[in-house]
Amino acid sequence: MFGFIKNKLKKIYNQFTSKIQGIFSSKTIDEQTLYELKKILLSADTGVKTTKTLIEHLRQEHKSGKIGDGAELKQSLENKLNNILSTDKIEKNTKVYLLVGVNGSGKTTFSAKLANKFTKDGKKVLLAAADTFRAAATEQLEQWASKTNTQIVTGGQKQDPGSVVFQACTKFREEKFDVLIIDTAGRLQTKTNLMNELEKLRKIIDKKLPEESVETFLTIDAMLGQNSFEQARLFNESTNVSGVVLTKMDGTGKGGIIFALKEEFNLTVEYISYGEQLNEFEKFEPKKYVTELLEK
Ligand SMILES: Nc1nc2c(ncn2[C@@H]2O[C@H](COP(=O)(O)OP(=O)(O)O)[C@@H](O)[C@H]2O)c(=O)[nH]1
Ligand SMILES: [Mg+2]
Repeated sequence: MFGFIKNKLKKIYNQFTSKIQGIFSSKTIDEQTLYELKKILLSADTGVKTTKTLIEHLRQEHKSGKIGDGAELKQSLENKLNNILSTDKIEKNTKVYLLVGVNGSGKTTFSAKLANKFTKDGKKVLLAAADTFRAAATEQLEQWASKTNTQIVTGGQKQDPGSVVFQACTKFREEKFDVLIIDTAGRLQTKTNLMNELEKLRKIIDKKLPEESVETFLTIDAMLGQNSFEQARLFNESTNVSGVVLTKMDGTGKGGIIFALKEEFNLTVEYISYGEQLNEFEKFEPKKYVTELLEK
């Protein structure tokens, strides 16, 4: 599982893998087999609702004689997982990325990773430090900007983040940048304040750069388990999230959340991030992921 995300992660997932391989190699299937599979899915953070649906469908297929052994079970599970992750999302030529998510979920780090990647691809990249809530937040992004040779727009502490975004959008257009990456605050006095502010930032972008394709990426810390579901719910209800960046995958073997996010919130994981080095992230590829998950 996850062999494609380099050896760093391989170790973490081996345990999950050996357990599921045992099930796939069994000659017969019974309630106990389904129960074992359910336990594995739940322990991988696949979520109660998604796991229940999967197991119930497999049980019905077993009862009707469609799946009789571990190999057939595996094939059916693989199809179902692929179905969950399948999207009809069209690849857009995204120019503006708005990073949202709770404090510590990895927004600033991922902003830097994305900036670094695009710069290496030969694009002209602009970072915007719209987390003016804490002075340290701007400093952190400034350090990444100099490390990655990226231009940055900053504001003073407690300056209206909207004015930083406004300035960044102006600079983006006037100086013909290719990509704009906006890092935001994850905490304000209240949740309502935060959500209102994010909405306001999005409006400024849409108004200033109406012709550009914008993505709002929600960073979710994969290590938080059930808490991540709460965050997904909160942000999904209040902001226009277009995709998820699943961070800190190096700290957990629980990749099941990817299925739950899609099944329960219709949120698509776009990137997975697994370390503090600039190159430690990947574009998420659903088919490859499911194969790795079940094969290795
Ligand atoms: N192990 C690991 N640490 C990460 C990852 N992404 C971010 N971090 C660390 O998590 C902490 C919070 O990240 P930060 O980007 O500042 O989160 P923000 O508050 O959402 O901007 C920092 O110490 C980061 O170095 C990751 O993918 N893996
Ligand atoms: Mg930050």
